Amino acid sequence: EVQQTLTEEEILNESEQAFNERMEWWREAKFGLFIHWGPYAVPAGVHDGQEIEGIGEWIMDRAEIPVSEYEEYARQFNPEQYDAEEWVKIAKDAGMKYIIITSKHHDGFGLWDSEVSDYDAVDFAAIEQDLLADLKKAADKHDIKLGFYYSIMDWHHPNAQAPHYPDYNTDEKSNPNFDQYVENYMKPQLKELVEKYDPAVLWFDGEWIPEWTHEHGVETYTWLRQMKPDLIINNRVDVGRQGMQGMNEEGGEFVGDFGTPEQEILESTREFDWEACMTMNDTWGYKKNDDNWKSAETLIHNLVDIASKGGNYLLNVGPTAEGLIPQASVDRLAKMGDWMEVNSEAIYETERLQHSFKEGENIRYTKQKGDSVFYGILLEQPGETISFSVLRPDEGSEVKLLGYDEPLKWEFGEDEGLALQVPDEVRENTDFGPAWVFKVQG
Ligand code: FHN
Repeated sequence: EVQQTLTEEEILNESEQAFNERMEWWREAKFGLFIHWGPYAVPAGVHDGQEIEGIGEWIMDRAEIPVSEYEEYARQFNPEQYDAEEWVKIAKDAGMKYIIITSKHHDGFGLWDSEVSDYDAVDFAAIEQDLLADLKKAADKHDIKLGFYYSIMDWHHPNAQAPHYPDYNTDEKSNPNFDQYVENYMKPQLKELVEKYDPAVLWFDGEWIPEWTHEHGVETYTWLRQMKPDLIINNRVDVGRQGMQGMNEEGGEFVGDFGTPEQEILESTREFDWEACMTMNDTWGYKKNDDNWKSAETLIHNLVDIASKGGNYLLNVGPTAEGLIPQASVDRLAKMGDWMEVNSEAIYETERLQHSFKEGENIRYTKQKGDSVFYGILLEQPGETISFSVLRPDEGSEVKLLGYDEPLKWEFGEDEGLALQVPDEVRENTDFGPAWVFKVQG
């Protein structure tokens, strides 16, 4: 399809209709895979024999590793077992519709062969394959959208974040020329990523450094959308994000298409689109000794909770330096896939219902886009009856539990709403869980 070039004015004053069209696939998708992958997977949380606390991809900062020493890890990065198609299949089988991978994290290392940098997989780590091209090819083949995370902060570039360059042990700043980094390095890199791999999303991060301003954000956002009008860009391209809650400061005029809560789920629905990015254990980048895994049940509940509030769930994996997604992650994603196989109609292409569930209630609701098909989702093993206070089936309509053939007996009362009778075989069988989806026409 031919895309028309947009003027700056058109981009900054986009109509609601144009915005809705651009966001459509993303809003319908609901569930994506986040991949944090880079040289930090080599130490995998342990530097000089010492376990380094905190998230794995921050090891350079946390352990105060000088650039030249960290570069050794980058040289050792050798993903011999990387199989892009396998990764895409893992995501697809989990029910995910898109993937966001770190093209460059804060450590500055690029996963593709960048023309403006030698600090990348091909030039520096001598990896012959184009890692991102492989992923793009596999994603296209399996109809999965691919987007790139890109860190504005860069601990390797002398003009980007001085305190990290070249050595933590000095206080000396190298008088960084940040705008040169932006013009001669960051923007050319972004242009390469857009032109070579045609990403569906650009996912910025590291925008909190003092050098990055609202003007940089607006300039970068409009410049990218002129290059690719249907590109979706997160709010971290600008400076409106409020801490880990990730939504923009109220009333501010910020660019960016969606908010980015991090490791948390909003308490209620929002007008502004949002995507909660979360880890399965306590790190984004691979750490060999982090075994604090969330259960598949928790992850499925998170997906339901987020979808019911109109958000997307971007769930992270941190592959090893050899290129393997940790088995614990693979197992959990497979369980999510089993659940999605039966229940995904209550997730994809659904809309939020405002003020639907009560605080502390183990119930969530979603609604099919455009249709009057509603889902009441129970997040705990059902008892003999269940009430869904906001659902009212049409007279004579069938109420069903997804995955169970027989329609359920129901009554409607003005006070308690819809009361369902749960058959014994459903109550006694945990296979319908860990989130029980009741479908109602009404
Ligand atoms: O510092 C990063 C962190 O390493 C990770 O990439 C997360 C993912 O959203 N974002 C940052 C902190 O906001």
